[in-house]
Amino acid sequence: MIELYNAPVSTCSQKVRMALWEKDIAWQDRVIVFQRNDHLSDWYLAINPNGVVPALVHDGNTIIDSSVINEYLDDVFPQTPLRPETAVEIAHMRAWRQFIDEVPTVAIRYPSFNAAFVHIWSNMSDEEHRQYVDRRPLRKHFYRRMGRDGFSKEEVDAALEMLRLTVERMQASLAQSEWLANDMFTLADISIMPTIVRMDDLGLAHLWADLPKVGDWYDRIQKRPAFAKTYGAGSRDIHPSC
Ligand SMILES: N[C@@H](CCC(=O)N[C@@H](CS)C(=O)NCC(=O)O)C(=O)O
Repeated sequence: MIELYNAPVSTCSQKVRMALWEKDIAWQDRVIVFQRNDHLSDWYLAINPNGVVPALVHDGNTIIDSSVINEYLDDVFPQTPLRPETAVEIAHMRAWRQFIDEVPTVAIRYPSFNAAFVHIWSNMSDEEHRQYVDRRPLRKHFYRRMGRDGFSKEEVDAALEMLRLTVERMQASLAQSEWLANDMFTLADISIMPTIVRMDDLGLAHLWADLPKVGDWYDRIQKRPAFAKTYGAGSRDIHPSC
């Protein structure tokens, strides 16, 4: 039995939901409500001490971190593999995944958090805001750096530069292979998908307007049956903790 603790709007949760649906694995949806701080409650911190989603529980074993979860799913469930066959191809796919985890996944939080948080924080006292931030085990410093007024234009511009670099690299890769890391659809495509969707939802699709291979990749991934299942109700409403 598979249980996925996740939130509809969470980009990291979307990565795992996409892998589950692509592989046609039966799973129980355990919805975490950010507004209720479910992810910071004692019972959830016992599952994932980082206080973030997603977390997967499979036959009593807990697996955390979306990229680790997706590799685990491909290890345990052989149907519809999401990794290529040779060691070299797998390494290339993992290099993409590593870049995605370190660069665009981090960068997208700057415009995303500004859009999601600044307006709700205006109603909080300084003390309420401090408590809101300080209880986050992993993210408190990031939230502190953001401050109450959001990230500065300079910080957002730096993030946009990294997002542009990402789509330029996608364009170059997609000129060589049908999907991002290979001619087959892999975990690399799944890893970047939520960032591209979020860019679209934040009005940043112009960053790939001159990169036709990226637009074509985005069209194709949206047509996959797993995409519609991954992006169910509420998953594209940008709000806190995404
Ligand atoms: N490395 C983790 C990061 C997970 C993460 O950052 N999750 C976000 C949602 S996408 C979260 O739960 N944020 C809670 C918060 O900001 O308080 C993974 O890939 O699973």
